[in-house]
Amino acid sequence: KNQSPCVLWFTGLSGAGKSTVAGALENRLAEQGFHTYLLDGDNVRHGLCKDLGFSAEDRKENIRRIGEVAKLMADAGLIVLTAFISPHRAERQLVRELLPEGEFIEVFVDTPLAECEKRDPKGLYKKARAGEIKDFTGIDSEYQPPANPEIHLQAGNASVDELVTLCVEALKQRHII
Ligand code: GGZ
Repeated sequence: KNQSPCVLWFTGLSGAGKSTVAGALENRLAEQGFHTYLLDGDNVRHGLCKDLGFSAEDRKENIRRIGEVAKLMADAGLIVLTAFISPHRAERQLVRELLPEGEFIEVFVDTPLAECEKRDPKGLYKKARAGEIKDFTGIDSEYQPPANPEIHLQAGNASVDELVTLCVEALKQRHII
């Protein structure tokens, strides 16, 4: 099946739904016969980046490595999906500049902090509020929202399926698929 390689760079707060939406989008694309790979915390922070924590410096190195790996995978022709908070504009910009024009597609999973905190699937916000986790994004570490994302998902109360469909439409519009 014809596809144009790209990196779908999901960014947003912890609990925003990045991994969920990226995973569901990957399934939808795979069903249609496209070749994809999903990089997320589960396969990266336990391996390639297991030496890194959550200081500003470590997050920067985390994003740099993921960007380089995503670039290699896009070179191999894949539609790459990444799901990391990637809180800093400058680092997302560096990854954008690694890739050929048009191959970096920033997907802002825009779920309000209050909603993420209400979901709190791993109880991390609660711990951060209690001071048991330091430098937690949105609590005592900054999240810089994208100014001009290619895809902006208002994800607070939409279904995963709806969000995936919006992404698929955007990929068609950009002639990725
Ligand atoms: C943010 C943290 C932190 C701190 C652990 N701040 O909801 P999760 O659990 O599964 O997703 C979060 C994940 C963030 O890792 P990333 O590699 O995406 O971050 S970054 O792009 O900023 O490098 C959360 C968990 O790790 N987690 N401590 N202090 N999230």
